[in-house]
Amino acid sequence: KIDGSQLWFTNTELNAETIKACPDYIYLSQKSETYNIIKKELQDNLNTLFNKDVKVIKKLKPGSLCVGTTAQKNLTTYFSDSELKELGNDGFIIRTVKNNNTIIIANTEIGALYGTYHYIRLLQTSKDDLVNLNIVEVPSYDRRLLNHWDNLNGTVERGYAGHSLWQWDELPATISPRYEAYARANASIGINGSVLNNVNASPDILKTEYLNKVSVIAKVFRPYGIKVYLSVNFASPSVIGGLSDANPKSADVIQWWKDKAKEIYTIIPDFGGFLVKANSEGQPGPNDYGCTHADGANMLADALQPYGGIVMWRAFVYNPKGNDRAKQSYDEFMPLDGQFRSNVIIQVKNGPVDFQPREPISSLFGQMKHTTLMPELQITKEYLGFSDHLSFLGTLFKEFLDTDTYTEGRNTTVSKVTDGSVFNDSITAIAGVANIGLDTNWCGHHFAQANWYVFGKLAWNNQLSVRDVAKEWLMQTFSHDEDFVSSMSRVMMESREAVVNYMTPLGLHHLMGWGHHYGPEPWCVIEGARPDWLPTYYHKADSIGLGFNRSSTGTNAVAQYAEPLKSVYDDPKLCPEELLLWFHHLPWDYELNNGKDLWTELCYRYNLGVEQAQQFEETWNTLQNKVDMDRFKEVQQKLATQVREAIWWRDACVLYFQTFSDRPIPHELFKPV
Ligand code: GCW
Repeated sequence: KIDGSQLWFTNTELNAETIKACPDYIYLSQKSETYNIIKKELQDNLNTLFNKDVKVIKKLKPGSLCVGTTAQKNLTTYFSDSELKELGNDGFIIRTVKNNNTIIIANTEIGALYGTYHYIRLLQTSKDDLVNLNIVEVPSYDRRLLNHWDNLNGTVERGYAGHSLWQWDELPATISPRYEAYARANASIGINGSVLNNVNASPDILKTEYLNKVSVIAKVFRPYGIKVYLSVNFASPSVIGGLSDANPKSADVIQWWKDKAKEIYTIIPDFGGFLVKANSEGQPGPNDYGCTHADGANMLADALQPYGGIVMWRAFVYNPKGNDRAKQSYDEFMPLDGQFRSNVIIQVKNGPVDFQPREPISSLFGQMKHTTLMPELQITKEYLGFSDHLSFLGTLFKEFLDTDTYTEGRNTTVSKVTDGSVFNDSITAIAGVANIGLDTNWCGHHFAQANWYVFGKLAWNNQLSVRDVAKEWLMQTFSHDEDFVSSMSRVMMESREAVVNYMTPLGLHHLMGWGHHYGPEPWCVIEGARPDWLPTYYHKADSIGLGFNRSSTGTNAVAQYAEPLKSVYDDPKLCPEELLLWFHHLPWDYELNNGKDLWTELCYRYNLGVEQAQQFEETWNTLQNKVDMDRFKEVQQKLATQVREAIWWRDACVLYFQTFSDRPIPHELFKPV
């Protein structure tokens, strides 16, 4: 039954050219758990795709697909030492050599597994000239991680796909088959790390009882090349360790973490490390003891260092104070630049506020030149319509990665300042907050699977075209039909911008309902809300105009960026229109590039978002005979919801802002019902 549980392994169509490319044999001479996976994947996939029983052989014959590592000298003769060296731990080459043999080679078994999945993907998407391959792949980041915001009680913070995958109460005795399915899906797109628990971390995760459960998950993941990491609560030594405090300068606390690290590595020898949210949104941290983030991070790093573990210390430090939340993480972290151990990496959200439909980049990227930074993206769509709205995040991720920080001159994009191309980073990493749960289709919305997929693909290669990624995902997940792929890839490519239009156009942000962050609530008047949720905090609407003045005449957040970004953002005439109201408070009659005034353009954008959502629904409805009925209907219902809610957003926001602008809604936007 096609129900979405197969993710991007669903579709088994092949085109005629690809059918010719079926190898006669699979040559695999090594044995290990990972090789068993490689063998099974190749046999299963070749059998289903070609409907042919391809035999595994131990002695090389012509017409073979050979998979192995550089340890096998009979395979390495076709490659130069230097090209093999360049592959590092995870890279691979797929090359057709003489006798109609194709070799997938890597330095490690995991690299060979990645090459195997790549090869299967080539078949599934009928992409290249498959009888004459020469592909070299080396990942952009060493560590490509999912962050689960999963609580030990099975709930998922900001999760919209059911309960947590991790069945803590059944572990370690019962092992859900979903763990392996999850590992397989991740390995197929190159993800090699998983932080299992929420950054708002329960100290209990470090109890021996839980470590034994974690170790079972780690064992399932290991042959797929996935390491487990844990989020830790900074107060653990006092909460579960019986110490009087968690002061990072206290000898007892330091010792407690050292002992804990030793215990962890005894139970999970390849444990990846810790992720820490400290002194943010009420979480404990080193500041509680007058110490800095560097003091706290370094203390943990020293405990993990003997075992090769790392600390991912989050820069999302949010305590509603001061006049501009967007400045806080830069203000707290820049003074600490250069003070972190080499096994600490600072994990920075893409934007300065919080995973909005559109934000400028966090000003820390490129500016913290003596500290290693990793991007944190959000795959779960906390602020983009949860798993109800179709919005492909490939364009959001790519816009962020491609943004030029200019900190080391032109073309020092976020990609380049985080993947080791510009700075001599000791670790390179990228994380995505997962959108995965127990739902049959894993992600709640069939199209939300594409966001998991594109995150993995960009973590592997941050230069990819996300349009190509969307197409290959559609082909593997739904159909090769050209009309289907071109129509739906167009929808996907436009979908995030549509959400921006009907929720927060022109640089507006955080108009979402307090707490749940779902529907519109620009008027937020919740009693007890944080100070920055007071009405108008983010959009600053008044009778004069709209937008947050972060220019040099306002909070001067622009000063956190390098030139020329700083001057560009500072000047409303130069500032990209999609970020205008992020950086400026502008009069309602301010003239935009297209000659319209701000109020009129705002109404147009909100309405455009609705029209785009309607268009997505119409497009999907033309494709009924191209998709299985169950998924067709499920997506259809979600798209209808999206249209309804786009209208809700438009009407709520436009009518609310109208109470300030006191201007009529442009008459051409009135549509008789
Ligand atoms: O995006 C906000 C969320 C919180 C989250 C926090 C964070 C895990 O609303 O739910 O907590 O950010 O990233 O720490």
